[in-house]
Amino acid sequence: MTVLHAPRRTAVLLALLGMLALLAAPGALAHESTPTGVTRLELDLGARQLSLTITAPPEGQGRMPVVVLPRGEAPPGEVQLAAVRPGAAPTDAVAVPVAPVGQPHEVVLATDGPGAWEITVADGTTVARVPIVLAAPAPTPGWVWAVRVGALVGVVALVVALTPSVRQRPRAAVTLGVVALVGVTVAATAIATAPATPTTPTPAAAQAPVPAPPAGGHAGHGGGTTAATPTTVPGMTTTSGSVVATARTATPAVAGAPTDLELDLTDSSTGAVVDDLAVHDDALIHLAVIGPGGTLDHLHPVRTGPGHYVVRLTPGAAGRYGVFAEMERAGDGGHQVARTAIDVTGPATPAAPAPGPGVREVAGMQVDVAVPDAVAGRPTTITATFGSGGRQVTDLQGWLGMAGHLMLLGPGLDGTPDPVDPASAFGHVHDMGPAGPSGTYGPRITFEHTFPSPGRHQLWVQVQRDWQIVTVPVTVDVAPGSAPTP
Ligand SMILES: [Cu+2]
Repeated sequence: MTVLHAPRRTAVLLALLGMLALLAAPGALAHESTPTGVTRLELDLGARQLSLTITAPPEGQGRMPVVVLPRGEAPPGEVQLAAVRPGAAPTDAVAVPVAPVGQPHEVVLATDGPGAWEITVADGTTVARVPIVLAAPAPTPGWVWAVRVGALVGVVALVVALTPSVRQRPRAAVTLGVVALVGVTVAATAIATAPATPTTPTPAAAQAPVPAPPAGGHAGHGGGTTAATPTTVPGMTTTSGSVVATARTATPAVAGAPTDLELDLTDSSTGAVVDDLAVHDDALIHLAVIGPGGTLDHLHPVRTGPGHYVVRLTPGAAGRYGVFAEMERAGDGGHQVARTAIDVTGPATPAAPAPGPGVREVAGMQVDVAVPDAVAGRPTTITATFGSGGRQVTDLQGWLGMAGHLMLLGPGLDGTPDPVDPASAFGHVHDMGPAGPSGTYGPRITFEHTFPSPGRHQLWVQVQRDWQIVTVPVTVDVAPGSAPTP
């Protein structure tokens, strides 16, 4: 009988050790489960262009660092940042300097739990509300526990089995050896059968349905916005997806005067407010406002409430402007464009048409644009080569995560690009080329594009240099392909 006591004692000891390991392991190993999420976002807040880099706390709560980088021609001053639950008034706001341009400033916001949050960015007039979802740390998968417990039991059993006092009892030693073998086998099997890619919760905008506000009014969200003037042109609103954008201006839109352009997003089938936009290419909405003279404003409106976005606009000339909102909804991932139009009053200023391919002077640079063999239905390479004072420009900065952007507007029914003619196709192409050794781009920016139809096209090449966006307009005549195009 006494012979059996030793293995029993050992088994009890092993069970106790295993339970100790179970209790001790979670605290020591909890940090491995949740990856760190970083979100980059462009905000055109009032007169300022800001880049935000948000690092979500890996535990789903705690410190949330936000880096604010002013770009463009931002006036000196500061903005107030805070982290609040959706719709709540900003509290414990932190002031962040937004000058000089190109100088990043980091603030650390505090969050007290996972779930939906908003980072508020206030400039004294408008309160931008950036939605962000903090994912709770993922529970430790079962196979990880199997590895931990199996390995621990195996190693402890082996060590005990090899001690001199146990080795003198063959049955105990054999029993412990079997235990060690089983433990190691369990661990090895768990590793071999573990999922190849652990599932990672992806932060997405909150998707709670929000009832649409009554037409014509916007109560509550806008931080001091005055009553808006409807300027959307009836019959001009179309969408390539499920989101309809309605535009209005806070004050009547007059050429040469800044006004706040307000956008309301609704679902085309249900009419409900759309508030589930996902960040794509560093923005919730990429807004192209194209004027009657072929001018382009590429803007990133700020969200001030569910489905409600605001951006400052100074239209240069009177006339009807096409408004193109590019976005993606969380979940479906599809890229879509909602287009609408606004009317701007004031003295008519005839705009000079953009030159065709060739060399032109833009922002102190000589830009040579080449569009060889522009034929409908065939891939074309569009190249813009940047020089300054006889030297190649190689200090172009990445913008929205890439070297350059190309926006296009195809011919309308009258054969020329018309931003308010739904027949005028809108496009947006990226240069995905790698950066140079110093992290900058140039002198050559290239785009691959297939013009869908022949006729006159308006192109805009956009790059960033010295924290300023440089826009190069180009007029391109596309020849008909050999096969008839629809
Ligand atoms: Cu954009």
